Amino acid sequence: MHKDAKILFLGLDNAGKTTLLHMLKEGRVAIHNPTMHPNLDELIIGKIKFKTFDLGGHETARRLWRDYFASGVDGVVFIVDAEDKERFPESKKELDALLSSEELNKVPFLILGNKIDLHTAASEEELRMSLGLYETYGKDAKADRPPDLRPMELYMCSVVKKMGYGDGFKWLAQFL
Ligand code: G3D
Repeated sequence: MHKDAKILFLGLDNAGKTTLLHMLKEGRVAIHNPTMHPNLDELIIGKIKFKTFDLGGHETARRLWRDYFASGVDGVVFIVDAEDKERFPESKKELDALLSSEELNKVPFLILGNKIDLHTAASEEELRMSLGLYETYGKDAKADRPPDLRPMELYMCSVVKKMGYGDGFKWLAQFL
């Protein structure tokens, strides 16, 4: 990533957004202490600004981030708890709303299926089906694509085990 970039971390509560942000910052999982360490929801590394928002509930996602990133968003990292299968429909609803949002029209989407360290987590195939991700961009950087195809790809990961998300970020970085 070489330019100024604004990256949104979106997903339902409990997906692992804050943990991922901590991991990017510290390279380890933080021990949460509500009074000593207020929940980190923004991080700046070099010229890249990361900001997390919980989706779901009453407020529309659009209202949440629009004021924050008034000049636009360069990438979305959408995180799903791959272990919480009951909430896949809720995640899909939020993801679909984001993908059809005018403001995020051409914005690349990295979708992370998190918590694969848990043996009950969904497989990549299962998560693809549940989220309706049948045709994605592809992980191979060299493959030919139509120029107007929105970059969107799913990577499975475990933030706490430091697995998988690095490849996802590398994929995303080629579009920043
Ligand atoms: P959020 O910011 O999206 O709301 P958090 O989510 O980052 O607060 O994470 C929610 C819970 O999921 C946390 O557990 C966190 O430790 C856990 N979690 C995050 N990533 C992983 C992962 O890769 N594997 C597993 N097994 N758990 C993960 P607590 O218990 O602290 O609420």
